[in-house]
Parts: sequence; C-alpha cells; structure tokens
Amino acid sequence: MDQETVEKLARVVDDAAMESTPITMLTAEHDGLTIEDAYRIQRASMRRRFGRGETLVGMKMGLTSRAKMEQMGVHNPIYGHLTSSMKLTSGGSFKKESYCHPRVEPEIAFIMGRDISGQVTSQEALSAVSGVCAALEIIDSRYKDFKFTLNDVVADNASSTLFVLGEKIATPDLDVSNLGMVMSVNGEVRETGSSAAILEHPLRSLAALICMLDSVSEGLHAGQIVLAGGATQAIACTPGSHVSLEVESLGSVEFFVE
Ligand code: 0L1
Ligand code: MG
Repeated sequence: MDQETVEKLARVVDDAAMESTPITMLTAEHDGLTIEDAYRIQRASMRRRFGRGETLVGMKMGLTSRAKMEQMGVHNPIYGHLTSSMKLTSGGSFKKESYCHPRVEPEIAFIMGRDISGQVTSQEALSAVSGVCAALEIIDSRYKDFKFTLNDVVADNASSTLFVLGEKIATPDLDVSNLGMVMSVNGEVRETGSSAAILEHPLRSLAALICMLDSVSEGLHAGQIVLAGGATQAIACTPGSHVSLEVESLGSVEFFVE
C-alpha cells in the first residue's frame, strides 16, 4: 500500500475515534490491505495523536484469549499503542457518549523497569519488569457494530481507548500465572476468570509483544505500561455503571460511566 493511502486511512480511523462516529471496515474498500499495511496505518494514526500533543505511555496486547482468537479465526495476538490521553485514574469516570460503543475487559498490567528488545523468553521479559498491577481496559471499535476483520482491528489500534490501573503495584516476583479475577458492575459479579486465560500466562503475552516489536526493530522502554490482555469476554459500558475489578493479590481498580 502506498504511503499516501496509509496516511489517508489513518486519518479515517483517527477522525472516527475523535468524532465517536462508527465507520465501515477499511477492508471493504481496500481488500488487499495486509497485516503489515494495518500496522503501518496504526502507527500513522499514532503520529496524528502525537502531533496533537499526546505521548506514548505503553502498549497493549489484544486477542490474547483462546475464545477471542477462535472468534476471529486467528492464532496469534495483536498489539496496539497506549497514549497519555487514554489513561483514566482508578475511581474516575468517562462519558459513554464520547465513544462509539465502549466495552470493558479485566486485565493485568506490567510496568517496565528498563528498556528491552529482541526475541525474548518469558523469563527475559520478566527481568525487565519493575511492577505488576490490576487493570481495566476500555476498548471501543471504531467500526460499525463492533464488526471487523483482523487487519481492520489492527489498523484501528486494536480498539485501544482507555485504561485504568490499580493503585497497588506488586513486585515482579509475584506469581501472575493463575490469579483469580472478578469483574463487577454496580456490585453485581458479571465476569470471573483467571490470569491464566491471558495467553496461558501474562508473561507469555509480554514476551510475545517484545518479539513482535523486535520484528519491526522496536522494543519497550523503562516506565512504559503493558496491558497483557483480557482474561474474560468484554462487557458493554452503559451510563450509570460502576465497573470494578478485584484481582487476587493485586487489589481492585474501578471507574464510573456517565
Ligand atoms: O484488547 C483486546 O483484546 C481487543 C483487541 C481487539 C478486538 C476487540 O476489539 O474485541
Ligand atoms: Mg484488552
């Protein structure tokens, strides 16, 4: 795909996010759009955000659960970029009308203590982590009816929208392989799961991200946050909701929807 088309499509997804107006899948008009094109569009849309003053604060992994991979007919996860404007403080709120059709999923987040790149193992990835916390990710596809192909969702920055981090930061020696996770809305339990659902181990997801970034000569940097992926299906965010997540050993994280 030529660079002019990449920039044009980046503008389409970026405008849809800013105007909260769902769009038709990019592949409907560009059926030759490859996964490499999709990541180029994603990065071009990030450059637009950076041009407006947002900064890169981390990365997210998506499609990390077996259920989501089967739903999309894929075998590998995808990644997206997290910017400063996507961060919501635990206990904070957002207006549903500012987004297309937001959904929330329970996650584990890593905080990177040093730069790391290359084809790494889970243990090598862990050696660069300085902290671990509970997280809620609010995803919002810019595509109509939350329907898309793999390449469409990659171009749309893997549906990244907002993220909320728990205040309790555990040290990296915490065993995150099988932590119980309970997500509630207005005090009613809606989803229960385990961190084991995140690519079978959240550290596998972190290592997979570093390996995927290495394939485009990039890596992670000290201070960056990595959302490892959803542990259950995502649920719709409706006005008047108080969404909370309790993660074993990591405490809670919450937000309100106006
Ligand atoms: O964070 C995620 O797993 C979402 C990845 C994109 C697919 C979706 O929007 O459901
Ligand atoms: Mg997610």
